[in-house]
Amino acid sequence: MKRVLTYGTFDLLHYGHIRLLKRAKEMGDYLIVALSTDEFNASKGKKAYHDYETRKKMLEAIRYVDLVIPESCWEQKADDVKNYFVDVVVMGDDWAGSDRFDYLKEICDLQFLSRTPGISTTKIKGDLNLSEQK
Ligand code: C2G
Repeated sequence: MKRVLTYGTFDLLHYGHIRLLKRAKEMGDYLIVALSTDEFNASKGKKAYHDYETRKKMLEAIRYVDLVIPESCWEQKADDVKNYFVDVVVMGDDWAGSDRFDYLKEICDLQFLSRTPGISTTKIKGDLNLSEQK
């Protein structure tokens, strides 16, 4: 059984997230999503619209997702790979070359998938904000 791991906030879930999760699952048999906690997001200066429990429930409803675990710090990734017997870590290619991930190459496969253009949580928030002003 090939085990895949990915990380993210997955706020205001959209088809860019779904496409990433679908392609990540296609790289193995079991997909684990390490979901940024509200506290970890705060440390990144981010505040998700949906809280962790809501974002977790939404991810668990997606057919490609087998397990959701908390991402509470940048440094947990190597432990996650070891503790969950991960074969490949998969991220969108906005993370390609990042030192937040590159070191994982020593302990597992690391793959980057193309981001879906034209959609992001930030864009959704901006578009909604604009439409409210009309
Ligand atoms: N993504 C994508 N296409 C988009 C938007 C997002 O493929 N249009 C991908 C991102 O590249 C990422 C995943 O969807 O792999 C989740 O995106 P975010 O929730 O924005 O995650 P991020 O804030 O990048 O958090 O430790 C790493 C962080 O937790 C990653």
